[in-house]
Amino acid sequence: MSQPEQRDEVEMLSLMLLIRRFEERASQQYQAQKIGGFCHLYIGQEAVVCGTVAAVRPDDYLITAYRDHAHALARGTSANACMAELFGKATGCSRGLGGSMHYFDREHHMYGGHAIVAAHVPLAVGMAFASKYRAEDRVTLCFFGDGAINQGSFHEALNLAALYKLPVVFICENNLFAMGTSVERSTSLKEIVDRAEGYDIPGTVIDGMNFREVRDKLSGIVGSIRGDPHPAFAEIRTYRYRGHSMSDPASYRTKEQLEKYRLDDPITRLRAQLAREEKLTNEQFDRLDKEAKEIALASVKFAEESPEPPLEKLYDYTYAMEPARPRAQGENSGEANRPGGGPPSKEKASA
Ligand SMILES: Cc1ncc(C[n+]2csc(CCOP(=O)(O)OP(=O)(O)O)c2C)c(N)n1
Ligand SMILES: [Mg+2]
Repeated sequence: MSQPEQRDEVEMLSLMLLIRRFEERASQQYQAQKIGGFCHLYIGQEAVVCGTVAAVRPDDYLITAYRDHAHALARGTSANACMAELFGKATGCSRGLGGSMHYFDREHHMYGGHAIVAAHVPLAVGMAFASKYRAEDRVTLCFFGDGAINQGSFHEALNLAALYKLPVVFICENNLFAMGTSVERSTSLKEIVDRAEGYDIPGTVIDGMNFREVRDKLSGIVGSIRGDPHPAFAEIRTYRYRGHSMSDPASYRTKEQLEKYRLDDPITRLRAQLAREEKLTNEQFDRLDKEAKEIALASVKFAEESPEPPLEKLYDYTYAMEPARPRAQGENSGEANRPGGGPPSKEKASA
C-alpha cells in the first residue's frame, strides 16, 4: 500500500477542536467527581497527534503513554467510548477497566495508553519487529514525553530498533516538563533530538504548534520508512496549557511562558492559515466548534447512562487473579478461595 491521500485540513481542524472540547469536558467532569484516578489532559498539544495521524495510514500501529485521550480520538475511537472509559463504564474503550491512562482500541490500531514512563517503548519495537517479520509495510508510531528519554528501557529499545532496522518512528512530545521537572533540570543534552544520533537513528525537530509542519515532516519520514524499513526519531516541540494532571497547579512555570504558547495556539494557527487562503469562513469555524462541543457534551450523557462493568469482571484482563475473600466462620479453605484458584470466568477463558 502507498501513502494515504492527504487528509482534508478542515476535517483535521475539526478533529483538533473535538480533542480540545473533549478534554475541557473531561476536566469539568473530573472536578464534579464523576471520574476517578488520574487524568492528564492534552490541551495545547493537539497538532502533534493530529499532524501525525494526517500523515499515516489507518492501519499503521500507534502506541503512547498515559496522556492518551487525544491519540484515541485522533485514531477514530468515538468520544462516547472515550468518555465512558473515564467514567469507568462498561461501554468504555477498555470496557471501563482501564481508565484515563489505559485507553485501548485494537480496531483502530491504538495499542494503549501506558502509565509507566517509557515502558511502552520496547513494546513499540516489538510491534515494528512483527510488521517487518511479516513483510508488511506498516509503520509503528511510538509517542512518549520528554520524561521518557532518560529511562533505561528507552535506550534498550532504540538500540534494538536501529540494529534490526525496524519501521518505527519514535515521537518525543517535548512539552518542556515531566511533572514539575523541566527538561533543563533532567537532561544533560541541550537538544533532545541528539539522543537519536547516539543510536545512528535519523532525527528531526518539528514545531508541534504547527499542524502543517508536523504533517509534512512526518509524511516525509513515514514515506522513507515504507520503502526501506528503518527507525526514525522526531522531537516535536509543544506545550501543555494545563498542569501535569488534574491536581497540579503548575506553579513551577511562569504565566509569561504559558501566555507565549497560548498566543501560538495550534487551533488558532491552522484556522488563520485556512482563513487567509479563503478555505474557511468564521461561520464555518463556529459551526465546527459548535459540533465539537455538542459531541463532547453528548459523550457525557452517554457515559452517565452507561452501565458499570459487573463486579465479577473486576479481575478480568489482569495477570493477577481475584484475591482471597475473607473466609466465613466454619468455611473450608478451598482452591477457589486462593489467589490463582477457581475457574476463570467464561469471557476470560475465551479472551
Ligand atoms: C517509571 C516511572 N517513573 C515515574 C513515574 C511517575 N510519573 C508519572 S508521569 C511522569 C512524568 C513524565 O513526563 P513526560 O514523559 O514528559 O510526559 P508528559 O506528562 O509531559 O506528557 C512521572 C515521572 C511513572 N509513571 N513511571
Ligand atoms: Mg513532558
